[in-house]
Amino acid sequence: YDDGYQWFYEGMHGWWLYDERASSEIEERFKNDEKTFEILIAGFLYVVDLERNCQYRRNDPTRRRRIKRDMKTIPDKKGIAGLKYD
Ligand code: V3L
Repeated sequence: YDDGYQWFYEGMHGWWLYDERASSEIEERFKNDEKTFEILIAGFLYVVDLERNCQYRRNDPTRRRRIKRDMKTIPDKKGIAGLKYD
């Protein structure tokens, strides 16, 4: 299933795609109108807040990143989950 939209989290000077598992989990909860929930990212529990459009580690809410749902064709896309495009 692909409607051209993807989930992104903020990096330096651009946006990273979430990995496929996290991305489909967020999309599913987004479609279920869930506002805040937890997902596991690289062994850490993160809170995803779709009202404030941000994510943060559950045990460190001070380091907060913006997130967004946007077209997969955005120009300032860095890579997937920390893996850079060349
Ligand atoms: N998916 C994968 N890794 C993540 C995610 C996520 N949703 N959220 C945080 N991390 P924090 P530049 C990012 C990683 O927010 O050069 C990028 O993926 C995060 O990785 O304090 O600044 C890059 O790998 C960071 O390493 O919880 O654009 C890296 O930053 C670590 O978790 C550098 O990207 C702590 O993030």
